[in-house]
Amino acid sequence: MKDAQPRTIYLKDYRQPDYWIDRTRLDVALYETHAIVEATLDVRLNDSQHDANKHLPALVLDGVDLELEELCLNGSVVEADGYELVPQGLSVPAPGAAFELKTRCRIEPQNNTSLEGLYKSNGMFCTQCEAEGFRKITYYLDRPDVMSVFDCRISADKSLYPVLLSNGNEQTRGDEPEGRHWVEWHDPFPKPAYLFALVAGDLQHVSDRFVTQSGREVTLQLFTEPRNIHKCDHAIDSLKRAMRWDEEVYGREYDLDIFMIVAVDHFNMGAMENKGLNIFNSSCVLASADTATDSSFQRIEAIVAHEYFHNWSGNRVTCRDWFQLSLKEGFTVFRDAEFSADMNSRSVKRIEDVSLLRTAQFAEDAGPMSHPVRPESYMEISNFYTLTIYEKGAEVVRMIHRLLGRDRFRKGSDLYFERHDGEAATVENFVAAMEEAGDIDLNQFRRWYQQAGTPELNVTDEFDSSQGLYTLQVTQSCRATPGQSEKLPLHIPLAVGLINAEGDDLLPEGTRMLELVEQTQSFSFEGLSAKPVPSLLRGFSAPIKLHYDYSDQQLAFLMANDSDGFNRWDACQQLCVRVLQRMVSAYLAEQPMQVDAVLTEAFGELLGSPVEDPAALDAMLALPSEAYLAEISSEVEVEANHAAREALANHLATVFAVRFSELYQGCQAKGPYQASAKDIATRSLKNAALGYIARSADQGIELAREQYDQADNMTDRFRALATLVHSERNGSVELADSYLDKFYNHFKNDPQVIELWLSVQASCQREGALERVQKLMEHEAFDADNPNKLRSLIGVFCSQNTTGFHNPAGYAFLADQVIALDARNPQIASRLVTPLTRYRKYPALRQQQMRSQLERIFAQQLSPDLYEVVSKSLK
Ligand code: B3K
Ligand code: ZN
Repeated sequence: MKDAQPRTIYLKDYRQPDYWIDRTRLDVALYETHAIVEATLDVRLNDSQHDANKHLPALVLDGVDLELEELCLNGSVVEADGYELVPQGLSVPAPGAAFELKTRCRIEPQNNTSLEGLYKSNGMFCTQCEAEGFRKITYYLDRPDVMSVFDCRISADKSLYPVLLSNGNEQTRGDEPEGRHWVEWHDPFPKPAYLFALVAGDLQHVSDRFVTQSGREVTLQLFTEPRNIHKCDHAIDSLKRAMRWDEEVYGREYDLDIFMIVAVDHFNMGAMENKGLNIFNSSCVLASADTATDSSFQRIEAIVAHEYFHNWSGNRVTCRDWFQLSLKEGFTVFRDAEFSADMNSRSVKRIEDVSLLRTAQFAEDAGPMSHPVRPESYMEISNFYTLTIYEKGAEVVRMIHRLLGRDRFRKGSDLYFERHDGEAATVENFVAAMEEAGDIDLNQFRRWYQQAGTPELNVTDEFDSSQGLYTLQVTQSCRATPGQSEKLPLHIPLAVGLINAEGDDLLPEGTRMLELVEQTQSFSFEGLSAKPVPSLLRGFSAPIKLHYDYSDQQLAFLMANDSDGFNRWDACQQLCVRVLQRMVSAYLAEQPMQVDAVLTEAFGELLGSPVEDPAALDAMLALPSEAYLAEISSEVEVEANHAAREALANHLATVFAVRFSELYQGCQAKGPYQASAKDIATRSLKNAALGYIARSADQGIELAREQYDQADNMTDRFRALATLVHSERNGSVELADSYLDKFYNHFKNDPQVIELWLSVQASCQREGALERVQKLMEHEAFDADNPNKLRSLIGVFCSQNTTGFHNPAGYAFLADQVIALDARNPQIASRLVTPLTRYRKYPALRQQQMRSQLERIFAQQLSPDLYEVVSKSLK
């Protein structure tokens, strides 16, 4: 617990620090009951902040949960009355404009359950310092604009912790009495404290090498506990691909002699880009064909690349303050998305990213925590590692890329890196570099960073046949968000195509990029002989909601004919959404739910033609999720959404039963498992077909069982298990249970596989879901101190198991978990509570039930993390 009522920090209050720390020497001695951290800091007055006529200001350092044992200034011990321990910090009178401060602190990593600062995971020591974890290690100016050259000496018991790692390059090592040893590391690149890392453990590693474009050789090492050593190859291969790609696409080369990754089981996020020593959540780095699904292979490739790309976009150029977080995160997500698109299928990657954005980021933008890509204020920065900062931030960079084009964007990124290398920069610095190198006016565009909320476009059209003139009229708007009632028009790139009755593109360039800058603007197209069908927002050229009054037939037409792969999928989604919404209305009116013929026909056409692109077909067969249906509803009807979606899937399964069987057979693997884009798409399509087959025929259950027993990879095995678990057919419950047992017994020693096992059960919507989840919390496989386990079980249940969660018992369950967790791990508690904070989307009774659980949480003594989220939700 830091504070009962945390204070709000404002961007407008930013000022440079009073002092800089040019050099930081750490000596960390690790023991089983505590650690001793000695920090020697070379402190220097920041002249630009100081009025020479005034006294030197006190040096005020951040520090949390530290026991100060000794403090020295310029080599002399200072008694306790010579400094002041202030809340969450230490105030030291400055002995001069430049001086050396040395502190010795005692901390207890083994009792640190927040997984922030220095803590223990499965017997190894590791750190997580971003955003403000370093202050739990030692007293410091824990802010990203204070950049320092770090040396770190680590000492520990040699047999328990043979491996001792920190940032930069290893300098020297040696032994100490009592079976201890030490290693010294030096990182030549000045960095903020949030990029500091330390690891100590009994680890093995795999090693590889990479020769940079200028011919320097870099050693690559991935460290894990010995039992996982066979799961490193994919991450290493991904890393090498990412290093090459960043050289080719951005001209960025790696700068140290060694690049290390460590896999850790207890980790709050996916991974962390500490300079030269990335630390990863095990589930985001370790993979083998028999234990990881295709999605985890792809996730690993993306996250390894993301953290590596941070070496430039984040580390070499870092953030001036945490309001600039999207400077590194939005840009780096854009970079990793383009990398994944280049390595795999571009349109599938786009579809996945847009689905996430529309479902989860749009919901965030419409909820109580809505904030701009560059927020103006926060209480707890950990709450701002959001989809808005990351995914919407990446969309904003993507729009700049679209406006400038590839070459000018590259000029802009070159200028940005060159100008700000070694600095702590701002979003404004990034935009200014793009503007200058791209020779473009981005003034109005900057509003994307300042305005929260999802803009909406209303598009109408008319055709003047006498003149062959087609006109699109576009109006933009954006709803008020907390603290921002007025919204100004944005600069929006709107990519459109026009399609004739034969399905051909009519514009000579295929797709035209319209630039919308006014609130309402018209765009005309000449020389048309008939009214075309517009294909709007191709490739999802801006993170907005677009409304155009398509007929069902037009959507079916676009689904079959649009030359833009993304828009074909989107037309399919929109058509499904419409049909589902009509089914929901029927359900609520207690009428039979019917599937419109136009949708059945459209799927008939889709499934009737030979499969040219399995990935595209697979994406279209995935019906809009319940979460997406919830996001686009003004009032969420949980049971009706679920029933409608089930009915539509069952309908397609029945009508196209024969075709799904053919697809299933046609997609059987040839050759051993490979995580290539082509094989992944084929496997995914096969498993989608399996899911449909299992809905319409008992034979599908048999097929799933066979597939499970014969699988040579985790994707096929897990999808077969999921098919059994989610099946509502007679007798499938017992079968599912026996396969869940079989799966558990086989994989119980592998935490990553057990996460899958927990999540598939958490998402199972059969009767008694909450009781099953509660029972699983008692299971030996569950560990309430492990964020992955919490996410797989409680997180999945509350966010995906709509019918299981949305009742008074489900709400009370989540509140209980969040309250209990907040004392141990505030960051995870404040994330898990999210489903309750969306209460305004639900009908009155549910609203009141959810809200009363939030009030119950709010009545507790809360961490700043949870306090911020819950208080903003109750406003
Ligand atoms: N920068 C880290 C996130 C740290 C989160 C701290 N609460 C991972 C990433 O975005 O690469
Ligand atoms: Zn990142």
